[in-house]
Amino acid sequence: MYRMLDPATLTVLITGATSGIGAATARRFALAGARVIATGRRADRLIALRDELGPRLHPLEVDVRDNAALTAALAALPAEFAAINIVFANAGLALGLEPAHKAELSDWDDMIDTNIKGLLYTVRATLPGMVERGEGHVVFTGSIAGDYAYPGGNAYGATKAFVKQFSLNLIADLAGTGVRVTNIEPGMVETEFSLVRFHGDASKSERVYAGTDSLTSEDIAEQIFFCCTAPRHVNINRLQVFPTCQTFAGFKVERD
Ligand code: NDP
Ligand code: 8X3
Repeated sequence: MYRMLDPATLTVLITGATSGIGAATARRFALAGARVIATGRRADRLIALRDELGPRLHPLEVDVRDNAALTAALAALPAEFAAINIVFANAGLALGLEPAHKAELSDWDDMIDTNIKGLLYTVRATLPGMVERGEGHVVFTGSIAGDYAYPGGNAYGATKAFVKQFSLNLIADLAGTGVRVTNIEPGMVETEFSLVRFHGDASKSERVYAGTDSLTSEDIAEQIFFCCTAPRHVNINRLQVFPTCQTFAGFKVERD
């Protein structure tokens, strides 16, 4: 019989657990018996998640862009949540879909601060403990936007390309430590992602998913759960997942 890891032995840190993929992954692990540290900026949603899932979920309000706050919060975790074996660095956002010459520089700054620097802070604060304990797993939410170009993807796609290369470089650094690294690269997942991208414009966001059979947060949570509960000698480096209705096809040609 193929032996997956027992989720009850796992402590999982999830950034961006107040919504979408992070919230679904928190539910997937907690309902399977894991201990989950759920983070994000919206404390009310974290409390609601704890009320839903019980004391196996530890809510931790923190902004990943604030390295000092993040490091202090993780250092002060209750003992039963302190030995993290899975770090799901998922918090992230796209802002804007304008071409580069019309994009807001402040949007680019926010994406870099969150998707790149926040992710690095998360990893740097948790990696030494996992290496010391001789096992662990770092999981990133990359994106197909880091693999393929599309109009308006400019800085967002570039942040996800950073995540892809950083995850591969981490694998190189961590060989022999027992710490695994996985970059999951989803296509279109129906979450609050587009609402955030369009600065709260619900009708624009709805149009992104209208008439599609997009991926759901639960689809991605299930795949992460599979990667993380695979036997410890198995490292799934990258997992690129499209909804069946979406493809990477299409070079753009402007015509007269
Ligand atoms: P959501 O908007 O539903 O969730 C984003 C999460 O990130 C929220 O929990 C939000 O929490 C958190 N977050 C954002 N900024 C910060 C911050 N500064 N500090 C802490 N948490 C933060 O979108 P998704 O679930 O779709 O997005 C999750 C990840 O998946 C992102 O990295 C995104 O780029 C990636 N992705 C999404 C795809 C999609 O089509 N939806 C496809 C491919 C990748 P809060 O606001 O409470 O802080
Ligand atoms: C989110 C997927 O295609 O909207 O990373 O950029 S996409």
